[in-house]
Amino acid sequence: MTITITAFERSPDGGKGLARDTRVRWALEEAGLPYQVRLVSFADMKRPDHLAVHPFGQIPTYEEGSLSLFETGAIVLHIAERHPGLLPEDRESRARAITWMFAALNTVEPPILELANATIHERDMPWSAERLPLVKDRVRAPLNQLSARLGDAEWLDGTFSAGDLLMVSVLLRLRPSGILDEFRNLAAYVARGEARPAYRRAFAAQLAVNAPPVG
Ligand code: GTB
Repeated sequence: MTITITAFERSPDGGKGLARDTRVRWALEEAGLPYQVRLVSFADMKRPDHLAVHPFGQIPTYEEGSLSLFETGAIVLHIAERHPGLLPEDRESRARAITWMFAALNTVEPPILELANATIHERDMPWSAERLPLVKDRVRAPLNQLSARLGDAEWLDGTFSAGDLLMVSVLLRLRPSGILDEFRNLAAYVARGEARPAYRRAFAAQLAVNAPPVG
């Protein structure tokens, strides 16, 4: 069955891998699954045919036969549950890996998104500079604990899993802020994730859409 995902026709980051289709592409690459991409504009995302697949008018979406999904975490879990390479076989290890997926999206990512809002959308507000240190400290709080838990381990719970895939994807958004480099082991963890051949293929595929044509 053909898998089709959606991605930005033109990503606001110019193809630095920050839009969430990269997470889905990475999961598909880890699982060794071929896929097609339907590129959509901001206007396309708000049209009825896209809203039928994604009620909030966003990317990414995932379509496979009669199944259509939205929400990156749900899509990655769907892929991981059906194909080897992203979740351990053992029931308890599997449950722990899924816990890390939720931790990435529900605990670590929200303050990082808040930081993005503070530095991009609220940049010109009169209170922005005063608020920023507070927002950055809210990012650092879970990172301190995550860093302590990871220690010098390669991955969060033994072998690489979908939990690592989402955690690395969430953390790499922090690099431009300089906060990631405050945590030596987390910076190395993100670099390990980005060095995986499946990540590199996913990154290259989304970059190819966004990079200006050569010549
Ligand atoms: N909870 C949803 C999920 O995890 O799938 C959130 C999906 C989402 O935020 N989608 C964004 C979107 O479609 C793109 S990824 N936005 C358009 C809209 O809402 O109208 C978020 C994103 C966008 C751009 C950058 N960037 O340029 O750096 C980074 C991340």
